Amino acid sequence: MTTYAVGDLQGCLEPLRCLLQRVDFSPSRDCLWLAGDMVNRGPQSLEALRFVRDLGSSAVTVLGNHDLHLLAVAHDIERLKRADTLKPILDAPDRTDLIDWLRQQKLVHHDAERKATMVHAGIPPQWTLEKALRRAAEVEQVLRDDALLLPFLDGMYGNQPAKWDKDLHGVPRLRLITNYFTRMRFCKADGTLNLEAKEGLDSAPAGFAPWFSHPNRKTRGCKIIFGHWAALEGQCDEPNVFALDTGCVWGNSMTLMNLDSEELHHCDCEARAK
Ligand SMILES: [Mn+2]
Repeated sequence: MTTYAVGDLQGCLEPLRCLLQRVDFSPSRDCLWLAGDMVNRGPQSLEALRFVRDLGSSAVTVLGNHDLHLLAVAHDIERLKRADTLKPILDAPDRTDLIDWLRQQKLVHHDAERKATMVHAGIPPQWTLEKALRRAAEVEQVLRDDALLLPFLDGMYGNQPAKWDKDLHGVPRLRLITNYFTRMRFCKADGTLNLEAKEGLDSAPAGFAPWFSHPNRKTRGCKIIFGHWAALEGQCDEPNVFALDTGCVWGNSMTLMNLDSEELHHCDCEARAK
């Protein structure tokens, strides 16, 4: 049994199929971790979502900002944006099943045996792993609750509050937790977010650094797999932190990592969107 991890699919299913074939992935034997943003921007969001859902217990997924956006659109909280490629999902006969399945997914996954953690964007430096898992569970619980889901999705968008305070409550608290786990790139050592800067390491605003590079980060020593930040092009010098979004949907490659050996496989994406 081998466990593999892949970064953002963003509707690019063929490169994933190509990589899984290359490592002789077998759903009855192996496991695939997906670091979120399975859908949007790319050509096969519906097929990608069905593919992952149909892997059943052979797949572990965490939610990304695009996955949450799909939930908001599907619940009529948000309108489709011009660049969104989510319509085939909204029009699909199995739409309800797919959206309900998506709601059950986590924000942070931790495998105690493997001592590895997966999150879409990152874990803010001021939180231990235990604290991060508890905060993630707060949002996960709301996503699964019919009465709480809509108010959360309605209040989910926005960049404030930018800084954690344990006394935050209600939707602003959930929004910040969600922003940390699904949108963060740069922050301060105390977890203050800057969500405007989206390019590579040299685009850090004054006083901000990548979430993973703060010297006192409390998850230092944990193995963390993340996606979201395509501009890093997989470059992350931090020991034990693995940036797996290599921008397949933007014309670069898709990366599949063997979690046990840490071997990386790249698909050059000849099969990707034209
Ligand atoms: Mn993302």
